[in-house]
Amino acid sequence: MNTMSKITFTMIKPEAVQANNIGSIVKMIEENGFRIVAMKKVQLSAERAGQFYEVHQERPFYGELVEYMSSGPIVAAILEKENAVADFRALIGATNPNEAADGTIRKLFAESKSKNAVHGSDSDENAQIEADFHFSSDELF
Ligand code: 3AN
Repeated sequence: MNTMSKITFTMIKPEAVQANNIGSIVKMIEENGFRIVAMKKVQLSAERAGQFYEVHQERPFYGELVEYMSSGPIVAAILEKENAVADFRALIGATNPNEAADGTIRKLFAESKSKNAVHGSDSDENAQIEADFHFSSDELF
């Protein structure tokens, strides 16, 4: 894919899927100018979730995070927009929903710092790595 700097990667996390919030979150994403390049509902094995969050391996919450992210289905998606990574981080809000700004996805839908409704890539480089982790080129439209 040749859209570096225009794409980000997101996951709607298990508690938001469980709470029937997929549609509300996708609506906010589209209304804020992101185009959905790819999207699928999947359940990650603990091994796959562990690989995805490998960068956090040394952090104290790694085990809890891997267990949680493999506890139920998630929705993985690639989103396209100018300035996608930064604009999406602004739309989702702070990691801790208590610190997330009003109107952000996490303020509206997150339960806690770990069950925080959505993932958003933190850099162009990671967006590409994460998109490639979940999707092959024939799944992108
Ligand atoms: P963000 O998702 O806002 O980029 P990161 O990259 O610091 O935040 O953390 C990755 C994920 O790890 C978060 N989305 C959250 O689910 C989980 N996490 C982060 N900090 C904590 C924490 N202190 N306790 C439990 N889970 C956490």
